[in-house]
Amino acid sequence: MTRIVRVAAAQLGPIARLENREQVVTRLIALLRQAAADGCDLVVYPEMALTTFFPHWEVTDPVELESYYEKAMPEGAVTRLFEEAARLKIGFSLGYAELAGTADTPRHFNSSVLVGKDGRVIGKYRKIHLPGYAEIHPEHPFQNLEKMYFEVGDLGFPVFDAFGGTLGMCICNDRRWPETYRLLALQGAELITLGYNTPLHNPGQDTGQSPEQRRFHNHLCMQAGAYQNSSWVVGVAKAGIEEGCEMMAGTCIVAPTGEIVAETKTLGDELAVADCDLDACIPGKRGEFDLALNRRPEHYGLLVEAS
Ligand code: CDV
Repeated sequence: MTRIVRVAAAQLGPIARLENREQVVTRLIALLRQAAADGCDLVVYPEMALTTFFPHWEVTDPVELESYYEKAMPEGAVTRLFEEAARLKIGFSLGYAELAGTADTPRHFNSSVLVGKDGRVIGKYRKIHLPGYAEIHPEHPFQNLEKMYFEVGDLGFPVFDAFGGTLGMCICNDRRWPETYRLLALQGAELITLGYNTPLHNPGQDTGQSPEQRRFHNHLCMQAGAYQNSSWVVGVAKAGIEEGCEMMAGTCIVAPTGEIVAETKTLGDELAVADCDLDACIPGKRGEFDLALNRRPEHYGLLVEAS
């Protein structure tokens, strides 16, 4: 029996700072309906898919800042997305800014949830590799304040039994770190959802790379992560010019061989769809990348490895 999950990578065009949840959720539902009409099982949305990518600015108004975070998932307008997904019997993963903790001790995370075809949350991930900085850089055309607005995720890299296989999630900058894929693969991940908000230029931190190099590195890390860990990787971008910031796009679905099997063509809201056969992970997982058989962490010298 094959285990095919038909996946839609749901790229989003820019989300304006003044766009409210109702408007964004309407866009998400339009993509959800397209995916359902195309027979998809799972829709993957980008990182922080409900609002503009506010870490690009110093937000001085505390009310505005708080408005970017979800206190529960789902709540308010976002409930409509969950209800529509359950009606259409289609699952999704969704990135969002999460407000957890208590009123006295609030905690902020850059999170994603995996939602089943019944509209229930299967699991959550909180972004571990937060890029950027925690202080304002007035000399930059835009900021990257993830270290100011979020704390490092505290859930590890969990995997979930879902959609007939083993699924994991990671978020944006996580994709550049081999540990991300490896820790998920060590737990058997067969499909990894990955939403991202990547500017074409990263002020102060991209060490003079050209847009072409940055696009190359975007696909390079996802393709290497898929191949070296025998897993599908579904990388989903925010695209276009968002509040003056040019986003990278490059949404793609990568097979366990490292090959891109579907990608978007525009800089707007668009689906890239592929039939992801989870059994296509087996040759790699039982062959060259049989991690239990061929890895040698006990010989890695001083490196302390998670087992
Ligand atoms: N949202 C991100 O994590 N963005 C980073 C940028 C800032 C380099 C990324 O790795 O794509």
